[in-house]
Amino acid sequence: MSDADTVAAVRDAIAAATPDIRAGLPGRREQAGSENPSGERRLAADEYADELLEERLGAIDGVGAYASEEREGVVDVGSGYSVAVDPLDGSSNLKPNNVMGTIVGVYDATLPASGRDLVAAGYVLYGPITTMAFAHEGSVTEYLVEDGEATPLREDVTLPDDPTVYGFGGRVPDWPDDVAAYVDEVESELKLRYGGAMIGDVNQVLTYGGVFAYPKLESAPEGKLRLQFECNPVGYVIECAGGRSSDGTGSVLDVDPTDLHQRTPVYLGTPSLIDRLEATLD
Ligand code: AHM
Ligand code: MG
Repeated sequence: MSDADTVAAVRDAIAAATPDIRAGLPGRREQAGSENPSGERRLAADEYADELLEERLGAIDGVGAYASEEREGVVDVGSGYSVAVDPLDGSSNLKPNNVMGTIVGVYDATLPASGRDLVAAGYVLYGPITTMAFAHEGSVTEYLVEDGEATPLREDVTLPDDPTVYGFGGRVPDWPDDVAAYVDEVESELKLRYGGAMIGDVNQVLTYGGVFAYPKLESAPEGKLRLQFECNPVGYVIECAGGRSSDGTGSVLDVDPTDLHQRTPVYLGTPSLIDRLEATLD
């Protein structure tokens, strides 16, 4: 299989998995009684989606490794690209029935890898309808996913010029002063939209323009979100759509990969807003 065919097969396998993931959710809203490698309590749904995606993505010719936020190590599944997955992003939204996502990064390197080694990345948004944003070769396509089939809705998606929304994670008293100062500055221009699932919040930024962040916190200088499974893939999508990603100093894609489950502060969105943020942060 060519490299492009492998990337297309990953995209299609993720789309094909979505009806099965959705179908498995209603009976799996309770906690699984275990923790993920980041020390967070897992839902039965997190385990279910992880196992399903390992099986589907691991079976693709040209995929050599599978890793996910929900398991400690990298699974060797053959030779070729490494796929890194957040099987159910925002799964704490399952109990109140709010949006969630599935994130995938396709790296041409062993994990943990640099965001510069991504050859493609994308995410599914389980909202009122199922959509997928998938970035490859510098451009982003938004798909409608029905019955596991992805149909393009918009090609060459870019962030709009006139941004309108922002959403920052973490408790406000836990924000360092420079983060709080930045939010003070932008909240007079933008509307607060924060839903507690990165994918839902980022897709609003992709649609309306603005800024999403899970910032550094006083109690957690590295923030909450994971580089390999969340920040790199979503940063790649936003950058391919003409936006900017940052860890506070520069592109998240340039953050040194040191650990499979490492966290990094992440700021994503309209370039002028990220430029201002970097100028405001100490
Ligand atoms: P998860 O992948 O384990 O669900 O956690 C990641 C989620 C992100 O989707 C979201 O941005 C963040 O955690 C929300 O955290 P908080 O509840 O602290 O606002
Ligand atoms: Mg997540």
